[in-house]
Amino acid sequence: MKLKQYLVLTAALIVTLSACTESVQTDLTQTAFIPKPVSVTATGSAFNLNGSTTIYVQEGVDGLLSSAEFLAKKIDQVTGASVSTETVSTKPTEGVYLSLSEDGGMTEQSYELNIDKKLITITGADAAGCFFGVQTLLQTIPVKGTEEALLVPTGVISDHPEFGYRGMMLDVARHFFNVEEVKQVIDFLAMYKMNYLHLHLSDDQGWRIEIKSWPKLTEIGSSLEVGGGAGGFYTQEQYSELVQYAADRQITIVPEIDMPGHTNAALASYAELNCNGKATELYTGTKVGFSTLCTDKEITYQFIDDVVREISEITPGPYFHIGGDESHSTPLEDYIPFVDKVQQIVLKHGKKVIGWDEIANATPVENATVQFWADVENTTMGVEKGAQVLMSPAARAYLDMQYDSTTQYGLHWAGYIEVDHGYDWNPATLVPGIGKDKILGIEAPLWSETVTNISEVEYMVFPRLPGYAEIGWTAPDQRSWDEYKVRLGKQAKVFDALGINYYKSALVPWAE
Ligand code: TNX
Repeated sequence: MKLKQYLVLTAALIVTLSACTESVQTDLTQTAFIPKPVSVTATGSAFNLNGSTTIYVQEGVDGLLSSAEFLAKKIDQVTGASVSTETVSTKPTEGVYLSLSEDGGMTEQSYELNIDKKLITITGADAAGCFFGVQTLLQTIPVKGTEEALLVPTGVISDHPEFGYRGMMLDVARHFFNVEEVKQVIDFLAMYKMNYLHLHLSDDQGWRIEIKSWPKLTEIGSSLEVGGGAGGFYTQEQYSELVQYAADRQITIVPEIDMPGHTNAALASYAELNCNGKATELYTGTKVGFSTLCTDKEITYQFIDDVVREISEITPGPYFHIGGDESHSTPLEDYIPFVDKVQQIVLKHGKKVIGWDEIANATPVENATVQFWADVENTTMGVEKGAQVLMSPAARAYLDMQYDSTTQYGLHWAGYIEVDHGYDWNPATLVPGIGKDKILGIEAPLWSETVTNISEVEYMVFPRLPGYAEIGWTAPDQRSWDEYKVRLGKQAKVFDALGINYYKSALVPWAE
C-alpha cells in the first residue's frame, strides 16, 4: 500500500472510530446551542470539567463573581462536586477564567469563549457578555446528572446579540405568581440569554406591588384575581429581591403600571380616583376597556407621581412602562394630555418611558419606546414622532396565544401560534418602514387570564421561548426553521431533566 493510501485509510479509520465513540464530546460544532452563536470553531479535543476545576474571576470587575458562582452552582448540580471560585490578578494557566476584554473593540453584551484542553476563558465586552458566555458553556454539558467528569469539546465561540433587548412579559395581575414562581421564570430567561423581564404589575383584576403612600392598593386591590380566587402582591422588599435575583443573571426588571385604562383594582381601592368619587367593585372577569382613571382630577397625578416615585426608587433598570393600551373608556382628547403628563412624571423620576403602541397618539418624549402589539398605524406614527420600537406582535410573539385549537390554556384572538409560526419571522422586516435601526428589541408577553400556575406558564412558554430568544440574538440570515427545529428537538433533554411541562409540538423532531 502506498503511503498516501495508507494515510487516507488511517484518517478514515480515526474519523469512523471517533464518530462512534467521542464525536459529540469533541466536536464543538455539533452542540445544539440556542440561541445560535455568531461563530463556532472546533479544535477536536476536550476539557475535563470536574469537582477540582476552579473558576477564576478577574479582580476588581463588578458583576463577574456572580457569573462565576452561577457557573459553579450549575456544575455542582451536575457533578455533585463542589467547585470553588477565586478572584485573581493574572490569567491562570488552567481551570475556567472569566474576565473583561481589554481592547475595547467588542460590542455590548458580546463575548468570546475559548475552550482549550486545560483552560477555558470567557472574555466579555462587559459583565453581561461574560454571563452569556457562561450560558453558552453550560449548553455543552448536561443540566442534571451524577457523572464525575464532564467533557467539554474544545474550540472557540465568538458571539454577540442582534438586539440589545430580549425580553418576556409576565402578567402577574390577572393571576398572581409569587416570588418563587417569578424566579423560576427568570431562570428560564437566563438559560437563553434573555435580559429583560417586564412585569405587568397592575390591571383591572389586581394591584400587585406595595405602594407605601397608598396602602389600600394592596389591602384592597390585590386581594383577588381572575376567577375570584385569592390574589397577592409583592412587598417592596420582595420586589427588590426579584430585582437582585434577576440582576445576578444579567436580567433587568421593567415594571409596568397600566394606565389610564386597566385600572379597576386601583379604582376599587380609592374612591377619590374615580370621577364620580365612588369606589368600584373588585373585578374578577376577563373583559378589557371598561375602566379609566379620572384624567382631569389633580389627585390622579399625585397618585401617579407617588406610584412612579416609589417603584422607580427600587428599580435600578432604566425603564418604566406606563401601559396605555385599550383605554376604551378614556376619550382620545383626555387620553393624549394624560399620557403626556404621565411621561413627564416618569422622566422626573429618572426613567425612560415604554408604553403600548397606543401611546404614540400622544407625543413620545425623548428616548420613549412604543411596544408594538397590534396596531401598525400607531407604531409607525410613534416612529415618525421619534420613538423606538419594542417588537411584540401579538400574532407572532404572544405567549398566551394557543398553539392550535386543542391547546388547553390560552386565547386565540390573534390566531394560533404553532412553534414554527412563532419562530419564523424577522422583526426588522415585519412592519414596512421600521427597520433594525428603529428597533430596541423583541419581547414575548404572557398574559394570564387563562394561565393560573407555574405548570401552565411552562406549557405556554415552552417550547416557544427559546425561539424568541434566538430571534433576538441571532441574525436573520443565520436562522431557518428547518435547521432550528433540530436544535430545539435536542432541548427535550433539558426540559425533561428540569421537569418542565412543555408542548410536544409534532413539528419538532424531539430527541429521545
Ligand atoms: C390584549 S396586549 C391586552 C391585554 C390582554 C391580552 C390578551 C395588550 C397591550 N392588551 O390586556 O391580556 O390582549 O391576549
